[in-house]
Amino acid sequence: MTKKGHPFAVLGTCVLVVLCGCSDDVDGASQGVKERKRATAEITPSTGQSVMGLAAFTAENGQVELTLQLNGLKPGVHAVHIHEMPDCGMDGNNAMGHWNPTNEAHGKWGTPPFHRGDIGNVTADATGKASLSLRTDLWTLGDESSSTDVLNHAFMVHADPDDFTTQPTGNAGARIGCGVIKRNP
Ligand SMILES: [Cu+2]
Ligand SMILES: [Zn+2]
Repeated sequence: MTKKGHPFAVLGTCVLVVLCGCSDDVDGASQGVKERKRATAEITPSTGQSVMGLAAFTAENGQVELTLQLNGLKPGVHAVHIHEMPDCGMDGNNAMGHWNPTNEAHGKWGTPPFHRGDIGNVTADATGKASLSLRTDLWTLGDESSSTDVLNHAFMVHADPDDFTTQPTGNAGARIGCGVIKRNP
């Protein structure tokens, strides 16, 4: 974006024309950029907890990529899931059970059967930080497909590890942090 060489730039009375020219340039530049859909869940702590973080989802080329960054965790292994309801009230309990649009048993991601919300475990280091990335074609973002769309569910962080076998929760313990997955503007 540049005004350099614009024929009207030297005319003080043509400031509006120059501004319009600039915005046209911006529009033109953005036409070649492919639209990426994004969503985020801002993780906030339950009562008496300290976990904070961000779960960022990006949809591209028929896949959804999740990038999760957490801090304020107790060092060790913690389950992370997507839960059904977009409501983190009552210390996460309003989010109800794991998001399970395919009506399967609880399990380990990638090894059927498993809930579409069964992301798995993260390990917090000595400073309380944990991260995870996951790319999958089992999720969509913002297409309102009830069986795959991650939007408008709750991202949940638990006190304990997921054992991948206990039904229907993985015995992951207390709900220590939660955020609703919302479409980015
Ligand atoms: Cu959970
Ligand atoms: Zn589950």
